[in-house]
Amino acid sequence: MKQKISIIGVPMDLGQMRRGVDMGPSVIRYAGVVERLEALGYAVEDRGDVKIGRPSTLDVKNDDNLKDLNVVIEANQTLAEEVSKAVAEDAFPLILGGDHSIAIGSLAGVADKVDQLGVIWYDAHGDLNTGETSPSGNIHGMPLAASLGIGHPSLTEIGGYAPKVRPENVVIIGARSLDEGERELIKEKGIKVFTMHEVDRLGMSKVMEQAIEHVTKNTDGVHLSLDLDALDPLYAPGVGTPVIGGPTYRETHLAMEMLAESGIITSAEFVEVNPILDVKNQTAEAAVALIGSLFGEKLL
Ligand code: 6HN
Ligand code: MN
Ligand code: MN
Ligand code: MN
Repeated sequence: MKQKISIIGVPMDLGQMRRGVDMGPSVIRYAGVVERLEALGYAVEDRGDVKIGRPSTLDVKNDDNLKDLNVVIEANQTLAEEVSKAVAEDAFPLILGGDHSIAIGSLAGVADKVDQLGVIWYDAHGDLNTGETSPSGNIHGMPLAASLGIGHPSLTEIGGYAPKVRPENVVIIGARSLDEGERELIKEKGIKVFTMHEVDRLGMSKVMEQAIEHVTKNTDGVHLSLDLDALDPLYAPGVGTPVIGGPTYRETHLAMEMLAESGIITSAEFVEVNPILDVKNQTAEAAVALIGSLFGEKLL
């Protein structure tokens, strides 16, 4: 019997300033995620969406350079509880964003159930900012730092413990836009990053082999955090912070197929799909196709 998959939607758009990514879970569902997984023989339970509050006008600005902090904290706290329930039922948590700030709650929900969690961060960005280093104040640029225990305590302590992951158990793949503070943090903590330079040079196949080896060395579970803006905007135009020069649709499928073959992934999230910016739901459809590959879909 295949493991049950529990889908959790997080209609959050307050971790950044482009409205519309709150409709991500909805359009990923319309693109057929449940049917796609059922066709592969999985029992799928859609647990619906986490409730997201609306920010008060007082909340938008604060001295810590963390926009809409209170709503982001609350949503992530609720998400952590939902994810943790799914894990307790031995289900595979599949989280649909929403902007990337929700990774804080996803990781809070899975990391306390495993001794050492590995993380694959497939993204054009590092998401390693803090309120101090962020050029934007947008919390979607901070979730990986927060999960490493770096940044404002109200973010690092979500779920009631910190850190969720250790720097040596993280790999970033597809990076091509890093802020100064993020570069410093990567060096200081020795985080393994396969930038687009390495993807070009080694090819996605070698990158994934090395990434899988790195992230399984000292771990007993691996979370995949896939930001759709990792893909070249040619293939995923419906994202709020596109960066030219990313992996292709096929390279990203290969990455998912290799993860499926490895069998290492124990939870996953697909984030940053913004239908307002999309072209004919192409980005949501890419997300669903990639989810299919991650769960073992094959042509023959
Ligand atoms: N994402 N590094 C920029 C910032 O504002 O911190 C962009 C972050 C993008 C975050 O795509 O999830
Ligand atoms: Mn742990
Ligand atoms: Mn990104
Ligand atoms: Mn991201």
